[in-house]
Amino acid sequence: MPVCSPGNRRRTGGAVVANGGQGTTRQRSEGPLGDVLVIVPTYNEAENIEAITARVRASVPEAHILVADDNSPDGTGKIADELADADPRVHVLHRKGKEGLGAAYLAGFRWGLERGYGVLVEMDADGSHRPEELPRLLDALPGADLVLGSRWVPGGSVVNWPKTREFISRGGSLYSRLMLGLPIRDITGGYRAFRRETLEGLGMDQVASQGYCFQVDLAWRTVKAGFEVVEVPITFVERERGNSKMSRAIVVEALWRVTAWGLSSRLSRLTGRRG
Ligand SMILES: Nc1nc2c(ncn2[C@@H]2O[C@H](COP(=O)(O)OP(=O)(O)OP(=O)(O)O)[C@@H](O)[C@H]2O)c(=O)[nH]1
Ligand SMILES: [Mg+2]
Repeated sequence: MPVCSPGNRRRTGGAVVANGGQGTTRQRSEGPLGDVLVIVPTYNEAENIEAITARVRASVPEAHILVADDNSPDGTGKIADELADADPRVHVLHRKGKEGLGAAYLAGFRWGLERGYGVLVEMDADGSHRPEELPRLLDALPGADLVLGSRWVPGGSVVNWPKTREFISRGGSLYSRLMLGLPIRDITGGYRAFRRETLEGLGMDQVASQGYCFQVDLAWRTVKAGFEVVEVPITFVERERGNSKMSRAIVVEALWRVTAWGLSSRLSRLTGRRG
C-alpha cells in the first residue's frame, strides 16, 4: 500500500499523490471497493441531464447514478424521474429548493452511505467532467482514499474556458494551497471519487460551505484526517448548454472562508507551540 511521507508528492502512472503531512496517514482497507454511486447535482440542467446519464451508463455500465435536484424550475427533476423509471440504476433525490451545490452533495452522500455504496463520485451535469474519464479515476482508487480529477497536473487541461475563469480557478487553487498548506494542484475541482470510509471519517456533519469552497473544505478535511489524495489528470470541457451557476458570491465565500481557515490554523499552530 502506498504511504506518503508528510508533505510529499510523487507520481504513479500519471497520477500525483499528495498528503499534506497535516494528519497521520491512515491504514486503508484492502478489500473490494463496493458499488459505485455517481452523484450529479442539478439546478436547471434540463438540456444536459439525459446526455450525462447516458454517457455515465456507457462509460461505467455497472455504476448507479443519483440526480440530486433542487426543484429546478426548468423541469430537470421530472426528466430525471422519467430516466429513473426507465433504468433501475438511476435514482432521484428531490430537494425542496435551491440550497447550493454543497448541500446537494452532502444530501447525496448521506443517501448513498445509508444504502451501502462503497464509492461515491461527484460529477457536474453539464459535461465538464467527462464520464469517459471516470474509469481512470476509479482505477486510481485502490491506491487512494480520495481521487481528484485534476486540470492542473501534467496531462490535465481545460477546453474552451475563458481566460478569466482559468485565472480564477488557478488563482483559487494556488491561494488555498498556500493558505492551508495543501500540496494539491486542483483544490477547487469537483470531479472526485471518494471511498465511503473517507466520507465517514472527515466530519461531514460540520461542513457548512457551499460553492467552490465546498470542494476546498472537503479536500482539506480529507488531508487533515490523514487520508491520502491522488490527483489524476482530466480534460475539463466548458459547458455547451444551459447556464452557469457560478457567481461573485461563490468566489467571495471561498475567499473569506479559506482566509479564515488558514489564519486560524496558523494561530492554533502558533499558540500550540508556545503552550
Ligand atoms: N442541486 C443543486 N445543484 C447545483 C446548484 N448549483 C449548481 N448546481 C449544479 O452543480 C454543477 C456545477 O454547477 P455549474 O453551474 O456548472 O458551475 P461551474 O461548473 O462552476 O460553472 P460553469 O463552468 O459556468 O459551468 C451543475 O451540475 C449544476 O447544475 C444548487 O444550488 N443545487
Ligand atoms: Mg459547470
